[in-house]
Amino acid sequence: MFSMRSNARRSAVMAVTASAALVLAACGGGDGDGDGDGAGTGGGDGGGDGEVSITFLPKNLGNPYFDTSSSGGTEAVEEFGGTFSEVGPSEASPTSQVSFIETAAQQGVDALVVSANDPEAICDALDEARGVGVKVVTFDSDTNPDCRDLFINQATAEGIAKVQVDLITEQIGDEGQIAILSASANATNQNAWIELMEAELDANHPDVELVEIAYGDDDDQRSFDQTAALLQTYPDLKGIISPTTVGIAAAGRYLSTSEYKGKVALTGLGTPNQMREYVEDGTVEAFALWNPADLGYLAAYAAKSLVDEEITGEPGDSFEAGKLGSYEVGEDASVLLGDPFVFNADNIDDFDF
Ligand code: RAM
Repeated sequence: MFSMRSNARRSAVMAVTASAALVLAACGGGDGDGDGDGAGTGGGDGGGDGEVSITFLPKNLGNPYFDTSSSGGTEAVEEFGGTFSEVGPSEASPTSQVSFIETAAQQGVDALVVSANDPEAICDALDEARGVGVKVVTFDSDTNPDCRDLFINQATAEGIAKVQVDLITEQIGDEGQIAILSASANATNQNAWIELMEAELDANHPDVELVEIAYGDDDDQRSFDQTAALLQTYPDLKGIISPTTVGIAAAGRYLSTSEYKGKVALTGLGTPNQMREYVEDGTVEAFALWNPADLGYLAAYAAKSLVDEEITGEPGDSFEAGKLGSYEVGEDASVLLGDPFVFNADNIDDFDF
């Protein structure tokens, strides 16, 4: 059973606080001109006038999870007085972020805040950017540690894996077939969580069989189609874990109008706003996440601290992150936001993101 530790409570309270701000905050919105060249509005100041310019680069655009993390980033940058921009590809494929990194480096932005679609594929571009003085912060989904200055981790991979296994095994009575509907096949974060979920299933749930890992590529339609295929292929399927906000929402939509509603359990990582209707109509009992706005907010403050040379990414370095307080850099130059939080019918209406 997932236990809510004290800082999970703290983060839940913060989530409620942040949600009020999110209603008011304008979400980040791509490069603004629709040409996919990565040349966003805002741009960089080259660090010349003392204002920090920060570019957020999510896995892809059009995902409410990243809209929310970017709104947290915007809030932070407005607080410390810098320039925020968001750019990103339409597809969450391994190399789709490369041209955006190159453009940001040419523009001379002070820092890039990236959620990586692949641990290695963007490293050359990031190396070049760092070579011209751009600080690189990964958040949400890391690269290999030597490709960036700092990683802002939403929660430990072990904690994220365990909460999802606990939820599905509770929901299916700890026996039967389950499948995973993931994001893209190379995603660093989902792959780390899946490996740990498999280990947890092997160690503690001998009667649960993981029959397939499917990939919806963080694309709504592909995730919807993969859900249909899983249900057709495995008539005895008892549950689906989708460790991606795009996947779980698409699977929820499929299940909610199908004969499997209430029969095949669905859990994983979702945003409360996307999952609310499926909790209310009984398709989904409970799922988990953290607050993406806090994640973006923390990443922006970390980027600023690197640019201002208050920290370098050494373990033990500490920095202030506005309303979230002070954070310390740990092993592998990573910073931990908090614990995952479980949403269900009792609490989902307390959240708005
Ligand atoms: C999707 C993305 C993101 C992941 C969340 C849970 O929005 O894949 O990287 O952290 O789901």
